[in-house]
Amino acid sequence: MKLNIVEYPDKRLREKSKEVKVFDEPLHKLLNAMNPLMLESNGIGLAAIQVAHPVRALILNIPNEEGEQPPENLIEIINPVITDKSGEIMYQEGCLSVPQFYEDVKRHESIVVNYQDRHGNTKIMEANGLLSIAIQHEMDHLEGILFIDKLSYARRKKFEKEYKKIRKERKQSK
Ligand code: Y12
Ligand code: CO
Repeated sequence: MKLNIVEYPDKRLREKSKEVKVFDEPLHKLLNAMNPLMLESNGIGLAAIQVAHPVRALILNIPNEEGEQPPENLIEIINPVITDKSGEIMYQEGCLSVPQFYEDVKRHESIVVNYQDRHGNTKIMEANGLLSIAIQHEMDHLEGILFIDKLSYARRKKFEKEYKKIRKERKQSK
């Protein structure tokens, strides 16, 4: 399956993703194709909507202390729901759909997430720190929300100006 990353300001990123009801081969093929794309793009998280599939599925692979992302660390999360949250944490976020831009965003420090795996089995996970941030970032994609939406008015204005330049330069280098 050939996938491409959808980039802001593409309207498809604003779509609300639909619940996954069937845990079949097409879902597995999508997840299987998302993983190498995320890794080769130097990503640590990717939601299905970012590859133009508006379904409530996301993958994560948080680098270990050596900066590696071994396959056994891959987490596939389907139909996630946050059932508990606590604390606050600020982190400079980036997104494969908003290339070359990073900005501080405030998130919950710890969360509990109920979700399903690729076979439809129900799971519960407690996440802290970077994993918690990544899950919240990717879950926002399922609602059509991007991390840039969380910036102050002034920072968002600054982003739009900088991003215009980034897009122009990327277009010229293609
Ligand atoms: C913390 C904050 C945000 C997340 C969500 C997942 N975000 C990413 O995986 C972002 C990846 C990313 C990779 C980039 O590529 C390189 O650095 C080579 C990048 O830069 C360019 O596109 C040039 C931007 C974002 C998880 C945890
Ligand atoms: Co993102």
